[in-house]
Amino acid sequence: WRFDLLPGAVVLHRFALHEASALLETIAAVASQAAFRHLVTPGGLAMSVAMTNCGEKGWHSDAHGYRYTTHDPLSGKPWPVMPANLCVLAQRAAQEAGYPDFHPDACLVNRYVPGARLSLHQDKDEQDRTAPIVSVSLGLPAVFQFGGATRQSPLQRVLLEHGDVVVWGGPSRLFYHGVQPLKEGIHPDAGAVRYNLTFRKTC
Ligand code: MD5
Ligand code: FE
Repeated sequence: WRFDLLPGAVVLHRFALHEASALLETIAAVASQAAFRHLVTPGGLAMSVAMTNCGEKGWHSDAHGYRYTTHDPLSGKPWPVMPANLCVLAQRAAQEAGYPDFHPDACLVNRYVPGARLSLHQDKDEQDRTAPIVSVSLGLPAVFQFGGATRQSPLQRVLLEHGDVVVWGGPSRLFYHGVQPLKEGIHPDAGAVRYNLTFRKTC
């Protein structure tokens, strides 16, 4: 089923369920080329979420700030090519939500272990704000929180589960959001971990 969470934000519940195990294998293949790492924020703190990327661009953070790069700063190699099954899934989901021409050039892969969290932030490192962000959740469930256009907006919560896809477009594209600390658990396919893929058009 499908659910309008916010103006422009559509939850496609279990949209990726039947291909979830293939997606987990694809994540492992990406991570074998560009390892998961705990990026450091400009404030100097290591993030609890581990990250890697595939696609023409990848998101990176260090003491100098946040940016998209064409190469993995850890290895000096280009980011792994975005596997076709990932790109096709993101395009199908975007189409379902009313974006027939979504061509992501970046896929950020987030890995959460129990206790890992993402504090409230906006995604504003992408130049093209008309394109949506497509987010795919795999493994353990997470409580996702989202507000509005300012940090002061009241927060709402939604549980994102294995196979869930959310398309964040329109006004919601720039809303504040975060992920509450992951609860302990074992997912039958993914183990004690949550993955989130975000597909983005960066320029
Ligand atoms: C996650 N990742 O579950 C989330 C899914 C990130 C991040 O937040 O930056 O890697 S993406 C959720 C999102 C994107 C754009 C807008 C909104 C939510 N929103 O308006 O709430 O790991
Ligand atoms: Fe975000």
